[in-house]
Amino acid sequence: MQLNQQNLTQLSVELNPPTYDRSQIKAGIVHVGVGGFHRSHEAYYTDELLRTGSGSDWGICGIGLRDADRKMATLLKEQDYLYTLIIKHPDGTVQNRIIGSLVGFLLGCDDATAVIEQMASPDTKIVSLTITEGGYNVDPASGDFDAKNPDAIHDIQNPMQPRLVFCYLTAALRLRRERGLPPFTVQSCDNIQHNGDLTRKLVLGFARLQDADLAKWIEEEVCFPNAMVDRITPVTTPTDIEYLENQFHVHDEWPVTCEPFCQWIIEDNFSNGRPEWEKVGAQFVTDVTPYETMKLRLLNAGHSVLGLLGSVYGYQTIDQTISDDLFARFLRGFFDKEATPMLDAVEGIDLDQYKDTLIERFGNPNIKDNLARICLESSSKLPVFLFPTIRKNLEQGGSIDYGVLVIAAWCYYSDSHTDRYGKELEVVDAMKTTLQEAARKTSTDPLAFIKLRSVFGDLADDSRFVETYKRLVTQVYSNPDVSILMQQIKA
Ligand code: CS2
Repeated sequence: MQLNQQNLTQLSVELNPPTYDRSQIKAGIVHVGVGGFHRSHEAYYTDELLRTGSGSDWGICGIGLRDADRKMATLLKEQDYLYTLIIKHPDGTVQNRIIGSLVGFLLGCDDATAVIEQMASPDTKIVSLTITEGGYNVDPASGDFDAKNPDAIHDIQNPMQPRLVFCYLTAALRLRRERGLPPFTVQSCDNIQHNGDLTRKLVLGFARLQDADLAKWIEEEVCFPNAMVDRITPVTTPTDIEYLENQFHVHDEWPVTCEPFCQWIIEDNFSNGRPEWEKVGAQFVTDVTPYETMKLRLLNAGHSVLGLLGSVYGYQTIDQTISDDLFARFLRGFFDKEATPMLDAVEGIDLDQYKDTLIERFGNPNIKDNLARICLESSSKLPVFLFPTIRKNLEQGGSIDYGVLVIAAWCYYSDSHTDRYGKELEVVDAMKTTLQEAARKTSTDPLAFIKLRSVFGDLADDSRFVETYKRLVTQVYSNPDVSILMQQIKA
């Protein structure tokens, strides 16, 4: 049976369909980037809130900006925007939930005006984003909005036909101001340090190029709360679809699988009201900094440690990699010797316990989180997840070998596109060609990769970093069995 609104009442109760009347829900939230993570996280919290009987002003209208989102638009529409969240516990228990909080979807590349109008609607109070780390159009040299990006140039000339989300936001805020409507909150849900502050800087950067007066209004009126978001959400596979077909005879083209753990810590800073997500487990705080730093430098960096080293070693998934005792101990060494000493204490959190939980979460054998997902877009992930730890250790004379070995493995991965057995690995990265060209020079210039300033900044000016990298990358190239170096480093 096809998953859709009409069939909901006939579905197994084990699928936990929504208990609320979806026809009464207004879309108070417009969300850009309806990938797996949004659907396991913000849409899940919002569905939970709707199940408590409140929050009917806070349904979600999804937005895709690019043609690549067309499939998503079609699939979701066919299912009346319903989908199944399959929550997999380490002991094999599975909880299913049909999520009903998504109530519409628009495709910007087909009808930009409809998207801008949706954002400008009086019902809209929040525009939230999961556009991935690479979606933030930052000029690596200045850290500001990159006005030289061809899409940015296009948007400056065509403000009502945007390509970048920053132009959509600006166009919609302009309409709201002209119409005397209060602004919406812009809420980033991406894994970026101070995601709200960065989004603010980029929106203002774009708006200033268009209209200084509007930019001033945005600066004064629009809130951009920072937040820490967390739930491991692997890419949906055909097996997830088959599971629903076989167990429940329901046809859902795009379910989402995730772990049971879920966390959302948000700065309570909203322009125009917000859902009571605290009723369903989110935490509102005045300063999210310590939580986001902890999560980025332990969980996300930990993923990259396992992802890059595990890929070169020949593993496929995170749980498989961490079930190898050497990898588990190496990760713990990275946490204890390099990452944690550079973190401030986090109120209410025991860091040792947090690290134990991470190792357990990574080991969940039912979450087959592919290393390929972790390694994609490393050029925008590692500068956020890993480099701050290395920089701080350089400043304070701490250990850097664990982190630098990950960079050496990344260079090898980018160069050969293979694991140590020669099996192909796909590099998916906006900077793929640049990374590959630099990595390929390693045999003649061992430092070529880290000389990429747009990725590494001034790290290559630090002699200890350079020496360590040179030693490790040379060793990885002479024998890509990274386990030998991992053994030496953790000894
Ligand atoms: C991962 C994250 O993209 C990555 O490399 O580390 O997607 C991670 O799974 C999430 O941040 C978990 O909350």
